[in-house]
Amino acid sequence: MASNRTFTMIKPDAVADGHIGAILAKINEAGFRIIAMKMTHLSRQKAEGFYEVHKERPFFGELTAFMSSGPIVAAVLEKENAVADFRTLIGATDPAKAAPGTIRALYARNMGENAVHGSDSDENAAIEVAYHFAATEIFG
Ligand code: FUP
Repeated sequence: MASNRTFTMIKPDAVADGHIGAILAKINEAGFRIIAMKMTHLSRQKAEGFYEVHKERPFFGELTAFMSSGPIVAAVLEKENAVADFRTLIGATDPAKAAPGTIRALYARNMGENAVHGSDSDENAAIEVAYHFAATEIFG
């Protein structure tokens, strides 16, 4: 059975640009329930662990430097078909290619500083939730 949870981060660019409230409103309007949330500042090591799958990619250094450059908001979202529906809501990785009205089209700066993260599978959602939240911090 498909999981109904996904993991998101409002990334340092969107936090610095003052978009936390607008992004959370879009998330709520799209029918997601926020069942865990924290504002935090990832260490370089924590960001490297999160993006471990990309460690051989040329953008890994830039990505992990950016993700640890300022505070983020991490959250767990619940909804039927959460992973796929959230990917639709945020739009393509490159905001120039993201559909109009999507969170990345509205709020991202560029491909590297793209406003939000959304899990890409149920399996990764579960791993990412556990990487950021203790069971006692989740209210689903
Ligand atoms: P997404 O699943 O849309 O978040 O994208 P990926 O997992 O492919 O990439 C993770 C992050 O790496 C992106 F959010 C931004 C960054 N990235 C780049 O900076 N350059 C690239 O070519 C691809 C990804």
